[in-house]
This record gives sequence, C-alpha cells and structure tokens, in this order.
Amino acid sequence: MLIKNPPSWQIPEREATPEHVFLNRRHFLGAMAGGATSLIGGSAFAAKKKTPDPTADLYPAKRNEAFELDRPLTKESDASSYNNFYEFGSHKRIAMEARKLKIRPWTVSFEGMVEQERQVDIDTLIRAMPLQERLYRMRCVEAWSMAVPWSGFALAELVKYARPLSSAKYLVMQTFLDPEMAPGQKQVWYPWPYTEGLTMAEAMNDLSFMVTGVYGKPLPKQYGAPLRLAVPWKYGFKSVKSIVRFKFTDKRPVTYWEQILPSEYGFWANVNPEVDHPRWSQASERVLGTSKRVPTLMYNGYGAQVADLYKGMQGEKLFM
Ligand SMILES: Nc1nc2c(c(=O)[nH]1)N[C@H]1C(S)=C(S)[C@@H](COP(=O)(O)O)O[C@H]1N2
Ligand SMILES: [Mo]
Repeated sequence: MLIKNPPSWQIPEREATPEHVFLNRRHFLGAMAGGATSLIGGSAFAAKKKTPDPTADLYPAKRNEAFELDRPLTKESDASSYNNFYEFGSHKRIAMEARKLKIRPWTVSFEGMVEQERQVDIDTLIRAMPLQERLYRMRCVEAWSMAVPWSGFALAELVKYARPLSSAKYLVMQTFLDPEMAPGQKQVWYPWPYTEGLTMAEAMNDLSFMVTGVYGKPLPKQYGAPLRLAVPWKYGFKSVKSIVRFKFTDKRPVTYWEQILPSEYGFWANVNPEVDHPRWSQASERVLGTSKRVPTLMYNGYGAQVADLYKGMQGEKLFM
C-alpha cells in the first residue's frame, strides 16, 4: 500500500509537538471560548458542555484488587493529553479535535457467527454489564507506556451477551466510520474503519477488558469513548477505540496496521522486549509523564495470565 503520509509513530517522539506549544494553544483556545461565551450570553455553549453522561451514576466502579501494578499510576492530565486516535489526527495532541466525536446516540452491533444478529444501545449494554475498575499497564509499540485505572467489564461478559456460535474462531472489532465527524477518515489512503481482532480464546481470557471509563469517570472522548478495548499484554494499537461493531467469524481478519505496514505490524502484537521493531528497540519504554525509561517486560508483565494462549504457536509472528 502506498503511504503518502507516514504515520506519526514513524517519526521520533522528540519531533512531536512540544508540550508547551500544546498547553499554550489550549490555554489560548480556552480563553477564546470563554470570551465568545460571554459575548453571546453563554447559554448555548455552556449548556452543551454540561450535558451529563447518561451513565455517570455508575462511576467510580468498585476496584477489582486482583489487578495490581508495579509502578505508580500515570497522572490523569498526562494520559488525557497524549493519545493515539488517527481518526482525529496523526499526532498525539488530538484531545481537542476529538471533542467532535458524538457519543450519543451510540449503537453497537453483534454480527456474523452469532445465534442472532442484533443491535444494542450503548447505555442498555453498559447497564447490563457488571462494571469494575482495574489498574492496567499500557505499552505502545512506539516504546512509551502508561498505567491507568480503567473502568469497564470483562470482554468475556460481552461475548456471552452476544451469544456466538461455537464455530466462531475470531472476534473482529471495528471503530465508527464518519469522515464528517472524524477528519482523519478523509485520508483515503488509510484503510478505515479501524479494525482489530482477537482469537476467541484471547477474547475469553480474563485480562481482555471492555473499557467504558477511566480515572473513576465515564471515558473521555480522546480515549475512545464510549467503548474501547484494553488488552494490556499486547501493543497499544490492538486496543481499538470507539467500537460500533463486533463480528464473529472463522477467518482471521487483516487488521488496520497490518493492512498499512504488514512488514512491521501483525495480528498478534504481543509485547516482547527481545523482538525489536524493524526500526527501533523494544527493550525499554519511556514512562509517560516522566523522563524515566524502564525495561519492558515479556507480555508487558502479564505472562502468567496469557502465555498459555500461545503454546505450540512458535511458527507464528507472535511479537509484531
Ligand atoms: N480507532 C482507533 N483505535 C486506536 C488507535 C487509533 O488511532 N484509532 N490507536 C491505537 C494506539 S496506537 C494506541 S497506543 C492506543 C492509545 O490509547 P490512548 O490514547 O487511550 O492512550 O489506542 C489504540 N486504538
Ligand atoms: Mo500505539
């Protein structure tokens, strides 16, 4: 595939927008908005901003203490202002742009090899699920990492709810497609919508988590509201955001990054410090919000929970 515009993770991190430029711009835009608000009397703008999330009463969810961290949580202000969400731009400072994401009404579909294909409203779905909080690490393939308190429910619960046929082998998850709302999707050389997938065994693993909130609140848009995946033993790009479609199939999907750069990104994408990316080392990671580098752990430290999934699969490219 021809890439006219290489993804930002192909440029070194030091070339990304410096923090102070972004912060100043945000301050400036904030002041502008405030000014405009007072000029027009404030009502429309203020009212729009205050619409509460319809699931706000569910947070904070009770923490599941079984999921422990070996490091401090990333500061909320750091995690909220450094995001990959190509639908809103191929750089990290997309939080402002992502405010365009319209998260209600939001419908999720269950398709393919299921007892019956159907659609469900996001609020019905979230309220049908047992919400909990889990502290997870997240390791991006670009060699930075964070640790955040996600809220949500086990992906296994969603699979049960969807009632797949026993012949289903993979679960494919897709992001919305709406280039008017998400300007990044006007870049036609990317294979929209963003598509990811897991084997059914991976999807049923206890670590696979559907995220609906973070830091004790409903999920802010830049994190992939209202519903995103967290599979913390895999590189971050597997954790697809703003999901609208769950499709059960017996064919392995070709995922978004795999379509763009198959020599560098594969289906499995399990974290492994010993297998370098073709263009950089994966041995260590920069901890978001600090200037520290720490060694990267095999399966991002989750080997005890997931290594068995890959027994006897040495022929597969498990670590890209
Ligand atoms: N739909 C969609 N999902 C996505 C991405 C994206 O660009 N679009 N980026 C991925 C990558 S590369 C990473 S590292 C994580 C980033 O999640 P965060 O912004 O919550 O840290 O989201 C993943 N999910
Ligand atoms: Mo990433």
